[in-house]
Amino acid sequence: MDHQPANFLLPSDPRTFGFFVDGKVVEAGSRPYFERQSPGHGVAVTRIPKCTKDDLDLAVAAARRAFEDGRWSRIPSVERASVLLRAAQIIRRRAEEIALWETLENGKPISQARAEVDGCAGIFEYAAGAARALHGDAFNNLGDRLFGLVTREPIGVVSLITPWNFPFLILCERVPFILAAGCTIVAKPSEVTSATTLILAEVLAEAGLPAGCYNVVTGSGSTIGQAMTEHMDIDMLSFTGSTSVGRRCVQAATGNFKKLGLELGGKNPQIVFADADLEDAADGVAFGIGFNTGQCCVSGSRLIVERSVARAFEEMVAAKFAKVKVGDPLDPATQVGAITTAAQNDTIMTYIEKGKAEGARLVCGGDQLDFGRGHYIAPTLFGDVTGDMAIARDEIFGPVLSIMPFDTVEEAIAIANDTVYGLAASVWSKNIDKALTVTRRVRAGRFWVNTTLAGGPELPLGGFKQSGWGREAGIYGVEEYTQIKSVHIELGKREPWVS
Ligand code: TXE
Repeated sequence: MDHQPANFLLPSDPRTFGFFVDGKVVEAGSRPYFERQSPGHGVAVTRIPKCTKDDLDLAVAAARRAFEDGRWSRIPSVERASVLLRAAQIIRRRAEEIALWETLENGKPISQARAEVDGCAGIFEYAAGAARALHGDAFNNLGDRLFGLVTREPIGVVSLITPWNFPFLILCERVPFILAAGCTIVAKPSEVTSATTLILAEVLAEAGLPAGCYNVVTGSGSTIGQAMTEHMDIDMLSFTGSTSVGRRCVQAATGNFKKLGLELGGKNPQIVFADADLEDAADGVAFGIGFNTGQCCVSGSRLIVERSVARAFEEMVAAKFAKVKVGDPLDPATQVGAITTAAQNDTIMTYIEKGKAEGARLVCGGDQLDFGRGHYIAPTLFGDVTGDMAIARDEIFGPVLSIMPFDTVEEAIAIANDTVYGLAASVWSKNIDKALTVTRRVRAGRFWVNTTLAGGPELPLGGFKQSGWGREAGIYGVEEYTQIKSVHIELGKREPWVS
């Protein structure tokens, strides 16, 4: 394990951001700030305004005006697409800067942040094409006198509440699709990772997005987030975060019956059969839980292994963990960076203690790593885990992996489905019958066969069961932000009702 500080990239003073309404940066003025410390270094890096509910009302009003006057919602899709394509170019040009803020606020390795930002530019490019591909339907089978059309219309003003684990990526899995559909946006990033959501406002303005179409109101979940969920002039809320706050969103949305898109927690199975390429699977499993320090809604946190190879596979995964480079997120060689918040660090350590207390066998890790600053946890592996243990049931959101053995395909499926969540799953097997049977029977919105955490904007994301509602990305991701209108057209003259 390594820790090589890259101090030269740390800002000497925190950058102070304003928020963004109606095409302009609004300075914080007398509003208080959140001061964010880099979780990898304990150094202040950003100051973000704590907005008020009045600020939110102004942002929603700006988004409403921009939507209703048609400056974005009614222009040809080719013009919307060209703004999205320009945004992709600007993201690429500013990639290094965006990746740095992402790493400084979140604690993720800089090499990973760079790859994510590059991927985000690609999502904007895909969404530009999707904007132009979006279409309705026609019914030519209603007889000679009636012709039917089904059109798609943008749903209106969409609010976005995003979490701290992938501040820019999760934003970019939604914003270009919402804009492609012709909607306008009010975004609220997590209070601890707001910088890149604000930088996206600069990117979109430079790309030619009209004022009022993308607004950012920064602040706490309990004030701004809650007010967004209750707001009577927001047509749709896309929320990504914990299942408990997702539940509150559902309750609050009843005020005006706003549409909801929810991407919530996961406790995702990795099913490994004895006939898999075990070396490849061990590497994939280590990546699936180590990536983003396991603070990932689709982390493969339950390892379900065929009993005949369980012990050998456990050793292979432990050997991978021992070689993973945990350390300074600014070091390009780092693979596992810092835990994003002190509270999350405590949550993970509490689960590790619970795992030990409940009788699971600690195979490796389990320690807080002391690099003199920041918060780091060693990749942790538990054996002899049973389905009733907290480490098998709860989303830990950290680099903690629980192993559960199985004997039959049916048992593997049953263990995989024994969760309230249904976000993602992976299966590792060279036997196509087994791999596809598992893929068809495990209830999850996203499946990987002989790989994990792979993806691109073409394939939709979203969960079954308590992992959420709706889908992001793919052509479905644009459709999600539209509503459907049926048009019935009489050709000629109606049969009179009154003769
Ligand atoms: O999430 P929250 P937290 C899970 C993960 C983690 C736990 C807590 O298990 O340990 O949630 O993380 C805003 N009304 N996930 O506390 O609170 C908040 O400001 C409206 C999984 O950070 O759900 C932030 O912008 N909004 C998940 C966003 O909600 C509210 C990703 C997420 O914060 C609000 C993140 C309210 N009352 C956490 N309260 C995943 N699966 O990807 C807070 N928010």
